[in-house]
Amino acid sequence: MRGTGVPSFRRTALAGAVLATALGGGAILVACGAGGQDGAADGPARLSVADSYIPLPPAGGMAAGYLTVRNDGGQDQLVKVSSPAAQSVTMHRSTASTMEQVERLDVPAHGALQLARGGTHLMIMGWQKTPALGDELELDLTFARTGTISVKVPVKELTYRPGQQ
Ligand SMILES: [Cu+2]
Repeated sequence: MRGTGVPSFRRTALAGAVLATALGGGAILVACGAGGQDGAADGPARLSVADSYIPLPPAGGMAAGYLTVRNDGGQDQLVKVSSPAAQSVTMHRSTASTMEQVERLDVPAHGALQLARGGTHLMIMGWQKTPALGDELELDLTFARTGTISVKVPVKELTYRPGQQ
């Protein structure tokens, strides 16, 4: 995290962490367990993307991106994210007090990779055009085994949570 947007984003992320904990029981997909430990031997990954959204960034500044990658097959890894709408999309992992950029994120076999408030997320910078509520922005998610999946991600209010209209 760099730049002028840091303090307000951090407050948002911390508030999100509390809510994510409260909702966690219903939202977390648990891996199937038996036989799923050796994901690479478990056949091809079968990925789908759900619950994607971008909270409206203040004044066209840095935005976060959230989504869930569901996997009904063998393990995969998210290795790159890009967008024709922005110069830079990076993957970040939140820790208790800060966040760090990561180069890849595991998508467990028969499980899910969740990018959610207070946890792992995307940071999007350098918009070609200032995003507005209701826009749909393309994100190109590249996976080590599956290749690239392109999704249209809606821009939502800052307070939006998936499953809450
Ligand atoms: Cu970040």
